[in-house]
Amino acid sequence: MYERFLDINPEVAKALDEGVAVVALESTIISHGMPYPKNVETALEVEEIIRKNGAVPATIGIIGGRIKIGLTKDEIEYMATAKDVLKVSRRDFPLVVSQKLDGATTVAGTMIAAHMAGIKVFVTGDIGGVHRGAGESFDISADLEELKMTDVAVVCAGVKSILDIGGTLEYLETSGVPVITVGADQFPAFYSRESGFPAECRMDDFGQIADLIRTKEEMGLRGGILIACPIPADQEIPFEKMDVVIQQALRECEQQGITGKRITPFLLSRVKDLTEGSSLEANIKLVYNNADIGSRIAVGI
Ligand code: PSU
Ligand code: MN
Repeated sequence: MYERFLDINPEVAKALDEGVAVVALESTIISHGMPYPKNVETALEVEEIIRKNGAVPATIGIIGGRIKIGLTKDEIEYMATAKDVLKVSRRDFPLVVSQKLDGATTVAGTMIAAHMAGIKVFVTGDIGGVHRGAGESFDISADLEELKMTDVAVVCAGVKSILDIGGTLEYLETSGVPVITVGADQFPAFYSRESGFPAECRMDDFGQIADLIRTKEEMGLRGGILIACPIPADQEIPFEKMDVVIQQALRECEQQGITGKRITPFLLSRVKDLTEGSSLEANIKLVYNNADIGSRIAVGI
């Protein structure tokens, strides 16, 4: 039904056809989340990790209005360097596709495209969520709405404290989204293993997580699943240390009047500069860890 909008990479099409596990990856992290050339290096390494675990990676992005399910190496390079690559969430698809523009898909955007292609697992760094002060600003990421309605399991490293972590967890609960924390008793905070919020559902066994995903599908329960993997201990940046930096980035964001879809990229880039790049290293390492865990889960479904 949606096939005419998709260009499915032959390797991905074959895997989907033969029932080999496919893992989706997003492109906003490439175009708007990390600087060049680290973004390209990371994107390619993530694909390697997924392949090593017996799954096929499908990095998703939009080029000339075509939704690419499985970007080639050259296309990843293009997404990393091209000017005017829009950040594409649910509301942006009709514009970007009809006007034949380039677009990097966010978590929400990637979930939509993955679902159209029949991909069940998607690995990323973290998701957008309820922003601090959302009670006044109404800034709640479209990623949460997508998790409410689209049947894709999203593997991330928890939620960054540029967001209201407690508010985000409440919203996910209201939305009926299962939130699983892998191998830890606290829900993770991206750069840090602990957020101060308990992991309401801890699971340690990848096979059991795959079973949960299958069960939800068989029960016909709509919506996504959030699988949170704490950053490896030797890579983490303590919560208190990151919090100081994040507070400053948030203040600057407000002072400069940044709004809408520019808020998250602005905060990410300021956090990176304020930590002199150490946050970027942690970001890269946790994406690798997520790719490893996500692909192990995917092969078990
Ligand atoms: N967090 C990161 N890197 C990212 C993003 C979030 O560490 O690249 C991106 C993801 O694509 C996510 C999007 O879906 O930011 C959320 O943006 P917003 O808050 O505008 O919905
Ligand atoms: Mn927002």
